[in-house]
Amino acid sequence: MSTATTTVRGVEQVTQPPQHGKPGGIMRHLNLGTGLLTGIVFAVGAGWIVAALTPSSATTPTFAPAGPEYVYLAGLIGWVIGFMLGMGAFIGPLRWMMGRDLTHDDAEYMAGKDLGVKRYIKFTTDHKVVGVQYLVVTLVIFGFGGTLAMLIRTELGVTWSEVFSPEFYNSLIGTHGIAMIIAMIIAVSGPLGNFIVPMMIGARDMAYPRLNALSLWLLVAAAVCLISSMFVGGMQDGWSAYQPLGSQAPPGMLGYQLTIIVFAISTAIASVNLMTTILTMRAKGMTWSRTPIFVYGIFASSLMGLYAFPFYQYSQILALTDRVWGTVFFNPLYGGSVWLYENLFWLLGHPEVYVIIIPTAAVTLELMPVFLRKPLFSYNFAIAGIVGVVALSGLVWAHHMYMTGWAPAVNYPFMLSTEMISIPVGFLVLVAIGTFWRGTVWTRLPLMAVYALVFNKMIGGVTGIYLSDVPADQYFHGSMFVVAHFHYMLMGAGLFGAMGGIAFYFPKMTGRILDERIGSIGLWTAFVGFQLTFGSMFVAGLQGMPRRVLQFDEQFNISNWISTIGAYIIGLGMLIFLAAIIFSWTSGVRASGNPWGSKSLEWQTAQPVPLENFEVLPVVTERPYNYGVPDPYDEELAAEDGDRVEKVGAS
Ligand code: HEM
Ligand SMILES: [Cu+2]
Repeated sequence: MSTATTTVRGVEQVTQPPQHGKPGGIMRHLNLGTGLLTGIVFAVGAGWIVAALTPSSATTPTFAPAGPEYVYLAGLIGWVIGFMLGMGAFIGPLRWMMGRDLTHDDAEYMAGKDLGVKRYIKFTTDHKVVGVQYLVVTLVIFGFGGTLAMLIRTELGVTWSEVFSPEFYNSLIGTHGIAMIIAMIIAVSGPLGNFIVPMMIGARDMAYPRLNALSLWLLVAAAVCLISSMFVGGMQDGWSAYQPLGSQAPPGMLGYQLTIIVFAISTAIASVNLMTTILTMRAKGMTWSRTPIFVYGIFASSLMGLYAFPFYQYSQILALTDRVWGTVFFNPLYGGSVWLYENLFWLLGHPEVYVIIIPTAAVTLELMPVFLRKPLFSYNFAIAGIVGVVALSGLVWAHHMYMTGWAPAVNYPFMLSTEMISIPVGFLVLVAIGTFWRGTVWTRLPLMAVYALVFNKMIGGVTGIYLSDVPADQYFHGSMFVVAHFHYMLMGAGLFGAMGGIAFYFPKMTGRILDERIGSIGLWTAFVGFQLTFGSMFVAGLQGMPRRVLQFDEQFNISNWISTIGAYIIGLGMLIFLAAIIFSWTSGVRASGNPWGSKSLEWQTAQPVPLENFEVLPVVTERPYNYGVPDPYDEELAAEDGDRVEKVGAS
């Protein structure tokens, strides 16, 4: 449908639909409070209706109890729909269907114009607000996952008695795993992908602002489903929720399945939005060879999320129908296949680690030139590294199934593809190390996190090579060595890197500098705790300690005591880092628009950043990262480009 336009003083004006009432209409009355209320009402209502309709002795497949399952499931679905309705998530399409399309004034209201802090608890479309909302949601989910980790380590550290029941301990492990995975998936792409990318490419907002807000609030709705599962028995067979074991677990498994189904919708929407924005809204002159590495990282992780998450979503939809409606997709008793589930799960499970690692690597390579005052060492190799990871990310999943007996013959091709992926990952590490070389080191909190990341990444990477080898994996599979390895990767590299990215962009997001002293105490305390926790876990794994066990032989006591003490130190360090965030956000040193002296577009915006980011859209005429000592490798390329930056309003 073409939009009618008129031209006023040479400027094209889109003819606005008539304004109905005040700008924003019903959105003026909707916020997190109405969302929660509607969500609860819908949950209780749906549960009640289903309870009334379901005879308590309803016959269901042999291994799942009757009535209460449906009531809980109906409650979860009612919660998600009610919460989204109460937030006003569907107002745009509903108004359009009623022929009362949103006007520019309505859109400005929904962008949070002149709403002050209120805009942070509303369905707000401004990418900067969504970025901050993602940061808060990420911190809350980390808090939840981290608390469960402390409980897990408490149980494993108290070797002389049991602290929790086996059922509760099982649900701790699985819920911790999935909560942390979700938190890590959004840790960089959520806050920084949303807040920074549009400014970094010289755009006024994301391609689909309303979809942006939708992805955030769907995530909140999903997180509540996960937390609710702990109150109905939790999910007790690990974060991978292998079937058909999962179908015999308590109803909490339904909470996990709804979480994944809704979270997958949220990530798909966010991925499409980020990719469309990057493909269609880059500033004039920002060709691919002038596009910042962080933009490549976000594009790559969105692409991987987009192809991988549906596998996860389908695996949970099929598992849910197996449980509730008696289908037998994964039940070998009736011709279903356990291996089908495992393949679907790991077709997501492995690419998802790159959905976590690539944005972290990209934000790290983005901030390093600023603190080393030199161009990124071999920008093209960094891009090749990211492209290489994306290309191979979908070809390694079965290395998680070497020991399942699924298809021994393919173990070696998967071993090869897994070994190969360390090449493009290696490119990224070499680019980081090369950027340190001959740099003028300016050690501030963001760069400190890079030191921690590179150290942890080395250990995580090397131990990953052992695990990718079939012969070695025969010994390590299912042991604490595996647990230590992926924590070094997902947390040691992923989380520490994300802390660096947040510290770097904190001034732009909040207008304040993240307190260096408190922040660095938190970071290094967590770093020391981290080495103790997972370093000793490597030892326990080498000794042969299996994962996911409540009781174990006393030969593993010492490594578990050290690991638990380490975990408490991580907990303390993270609390100090969180205190730095809260203290700086409320009363920290005020930041100028560009406290680090960066040359990238996002730092050329005013502080606070205006609603539409730039008065006049910038024009880019040079490659990124032209700091200090020109990089000899780029000199001839620079000559080719005939470089010169021309940014309207740039200092
Ligand atoms: C505060 C720091 C953390 C501590 C102390 C911790 C501790 C643990 C422990 C002890 C286990 C294994 C339990 C077992 O198998 O017996 C575990 C499992 C797991 N952790 Fe963490 N963790 C922490 C942070 C993280 C982070 C940041 C992630 C990020 C992705 C993560 C992801 C996982 C996953 C996926 C599992 C596997 C769960 C399962 O077996 O189903 N953890 N964690
Ligand atoms: Cu893997």
